[in-house]
Amino acid sequence: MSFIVGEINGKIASLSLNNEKKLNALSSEVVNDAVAFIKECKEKKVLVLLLKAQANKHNVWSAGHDVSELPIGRRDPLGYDDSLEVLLRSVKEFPGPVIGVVRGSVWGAACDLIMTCDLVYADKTSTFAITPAKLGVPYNPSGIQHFVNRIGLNMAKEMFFTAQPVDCAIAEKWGIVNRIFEVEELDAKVMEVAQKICANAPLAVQVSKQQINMLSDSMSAMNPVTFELLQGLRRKVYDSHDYAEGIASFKEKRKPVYTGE
Ligand code: YXS
Repeated sequence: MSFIVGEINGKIASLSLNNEKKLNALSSEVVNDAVAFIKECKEKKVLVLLLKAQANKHNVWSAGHDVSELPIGRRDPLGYDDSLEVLLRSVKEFPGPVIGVVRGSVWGAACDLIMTCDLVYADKTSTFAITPAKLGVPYNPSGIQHFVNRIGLNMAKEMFFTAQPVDCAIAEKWGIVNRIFEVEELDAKVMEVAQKICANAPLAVQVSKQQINMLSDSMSAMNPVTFELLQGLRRKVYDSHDYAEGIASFKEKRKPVYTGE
């Protein structure tokens, strides 16, 4: 079984997450299949990649990181080689625009994935939540930067502090999504955008993506000592009782009891 559904039609391709049992959670199987398909798109000179998710009766676009794969025992849950991080880099480094096409709710790491897309279009049922505080996870600097760059400091803080879903109207106002469409219009409208991009000079489009990303990343150059301090702060959280409790309570389907230790 493939954990994605991929289709290539000339310069436009679409990749749909397909992990129904876990509400399209980004398990390592999903990520491996997605990364392999993205590589194939690159080799076949696809210009625009649509990132979608197979529909499910919960109307969840993706439930985020597969919680059963988060490490316990004093290991960084979102290190450089974590499957999610591999997928995010693959989207960011894809030469042409990656367009997130969202129906339903987007959770945790999947929200980071959406923030990493170049453009995002969503339907009126879409919501977006970043949930590390709910599970006791210390989020990583590159992920936080995706949110701050996209929506600004206050909005990123509200999302991280509350871990609550932001509805589509607010998501549009904050710039999480480019535009909201009616449920039945979404695919056709996204295809119009993709075709408009494909009518342009591919090299110019690809280089603009690279330039915009490089400029946006260079705003936050950080000295190595500050970076080590940031990692130390995160370690304090993933070594804590509350991190283990967050994951255990999710698996046991109960409310977490946090002690702040
Ligand atoms: O009980 P079964 O075996 O049917 O499985 C259930 C859920 O356990 C499973 N499932 C997941 N499995 C692994 N990882 C997940 N993230 C995940 N989410 C769900 O899917 C089956 C159906 O879920 P159920 O019964 O809860 O459905 P529902 O319709 O009542 O509720 C849908 C959700 C999305 C509201 C609910 O499943 C939920 O709250 N899921 C977790 C959302 C979330 O907090 N995701 C963040 C994951 S951690 C992450 O991304 C980062 C590390 S961080 O936290 O730092 O942002």
